[in-house]
Amino acid sequence: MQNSIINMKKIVVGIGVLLCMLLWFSSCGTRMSESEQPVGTDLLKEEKELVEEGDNYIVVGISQVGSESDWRIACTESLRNTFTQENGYYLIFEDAQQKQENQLKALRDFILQEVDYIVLDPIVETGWDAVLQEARDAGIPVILMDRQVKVSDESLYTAWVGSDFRGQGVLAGSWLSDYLEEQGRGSERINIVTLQGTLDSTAQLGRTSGFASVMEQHDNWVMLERQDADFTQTKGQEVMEEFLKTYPDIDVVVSENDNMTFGAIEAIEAAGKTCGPDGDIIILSFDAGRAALQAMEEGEINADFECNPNLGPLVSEIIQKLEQGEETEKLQYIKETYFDTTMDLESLIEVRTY
Ligand code: GYE
Repeated sequence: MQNSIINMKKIVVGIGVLLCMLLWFSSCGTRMSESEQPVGTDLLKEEKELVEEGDNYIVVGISQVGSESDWRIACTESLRNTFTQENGYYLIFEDAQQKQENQLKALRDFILQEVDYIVLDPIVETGWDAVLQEARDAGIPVILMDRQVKVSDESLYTAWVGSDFRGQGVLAGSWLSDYLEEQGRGSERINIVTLQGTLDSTAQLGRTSGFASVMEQHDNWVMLERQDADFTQTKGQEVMEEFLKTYPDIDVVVSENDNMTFGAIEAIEAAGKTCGPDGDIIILSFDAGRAALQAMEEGEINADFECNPNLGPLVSEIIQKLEQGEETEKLQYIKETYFDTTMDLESLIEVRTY
């Protein structure tokens, strides 16, 4: 279990006192060599500065979803690079391993530790009212990032920053519509399967409903099946294997993140089929991380709809505004784009940071 900032300060003071005593004892006994002396003095100075600075840290408790995907790992890296002591933060980071119960526990621990801010990436949208009320009662602002919550009272959280997931789904549908038209398949029967992300997560809900809204305009598109594959490569592969056994004539796979896509590609190839622009099955993916753009360059993915994981600086911006007593926007959407094989993927991959 993480220590509270108060405990941390006690530890730091303790180390300082111990160092003082050590220095005092050693000055009584054996003499220090010349090279050792400045090190001890510097260390003491550093510890002293840390104790003084301790008062100024903004203590942030972050409850992260897990480490289920490349996107998630990039997101965690962005948070860890932002919430550093150099930037004036003391970070308490909790990985929930894709379980809401772990997040509820983490939030209650943050409240007990009297953190200054709680940052939550909610695994699913429902089930948050009680714990958010507890944070409010403790006077701790909650900032949501990436996914959202469905609560009876929107004022239970201060702000949210993330992606327009429904917009991504709509974009994927429109891209497919244009592509099929170009291929002369505009009125052909199109068999689709979907690998869904964690059910009830905002990323899943938005991408599924966005794509479904475009489907409504195409009577010839048939959704054979949608199944939860929890945003992971292993489950993506398992579910795709089942789909391939059940449906011999799949035209399109909509995969709600890159890692499930990687699993699906393995399953398709193992079944002796091909995918991508020159293959049997059209693949649409979400996230558009570097590895996916590389797979696209290799001709395995048709189009990928971007989701930006660099949320650390945006969350920090919100906290800084709150620290200054400034107003913050309630909902803040990140601008995103898409990629397909008509683009100069090589140059794009070179500059891709995640
Ligand atoms: O697309 C997926 C991850 O919530 C946007 O979660 C995030 C999604 C992302 O596991 O790769």
